[in-house]
Amino acid sequence: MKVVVLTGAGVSAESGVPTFRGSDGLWEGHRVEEVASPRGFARDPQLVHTFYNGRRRKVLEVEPNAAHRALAKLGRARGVELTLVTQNIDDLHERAGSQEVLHMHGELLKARCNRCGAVMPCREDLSRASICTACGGIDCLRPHVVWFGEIPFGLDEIAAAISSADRFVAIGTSGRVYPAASFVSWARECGVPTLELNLEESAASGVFHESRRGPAGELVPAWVE
Ligand code: BV8
Repeated sequence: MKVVVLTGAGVSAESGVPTFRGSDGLWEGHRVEEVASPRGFARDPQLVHTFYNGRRRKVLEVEPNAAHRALAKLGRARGVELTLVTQNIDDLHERAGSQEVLHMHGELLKARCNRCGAVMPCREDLSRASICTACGGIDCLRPHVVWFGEIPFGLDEIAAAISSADRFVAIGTSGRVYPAASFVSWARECGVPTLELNLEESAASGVFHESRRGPAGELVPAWVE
């Protein structure tokens, strides 16, 4: 059975990682879309580093929850070929044991060099004084994440997986950010049964064949069983 799962911030909420809409899309009075953007970084790189440094420290403090662990179990199940796509930039799926997680919006615990393009592990705060360990450049590192206006990673691989899937399941996502929010429509167009596991109604709920309401920490283990 080929299953494509798309996760969003709601799957990490019970680990203590704040969701985006939970803070009505604001961070310290700034719109997230503004901070998480190339323009925002060009305008005030230190503000954007501070935004991500706080989130990186938070992610390093928290643990995976039952939803992450259930998805890792699903990925090991005999007869299941799981493609796990996440919009999240934390590493909680990996720490729960999932392999080959497709981080379509990048990874908070990696930095990328604007000068040489190198991608390197990053568990410390970034600043304008940070040095690229590949080319030695200073003030050229950015978080290895996909900002608004930038093209997400892995879209061809995701489209191919969805088109040949037996199931498409979205977990803990508000269905407000594209192109991730359109994956359920891609699945329906390919005749793939779709399921949404979410705490509340999302912007895409009406498109799913089936929607179940509740916390991911309860719904996902029950669904994987
Ligand atoms: C692109 C990384 C071009 C950075 C992120 C107008 C209309 C339509 C689209 C656009 C438009 N204007 C601009 C766009 C495009 C734009 C977009 O969609 N904007 C939105 C705001 C309208 N998209 C882009 O710019 C993308 N790039 O379009 O490029 C292109 C594309 C393809 C091909 C060629 C060219 C890039 C988007 C990526 C942005 N980067 N993250 C960072 O994290 O800082 S997005 C970021 O926000 C997250 O990654 C995530 O994707 C998104 C938040 O969404 P969710 O994960 O769903 O989180 P949210 O808080 O919203 O919802 C949580 C849900 O969980 C809720 O439903 C809640 O009920 C539920 N929940 C809560 N607790 C629980 C729970 N569920 C279960 N259990 C619980 N315990």
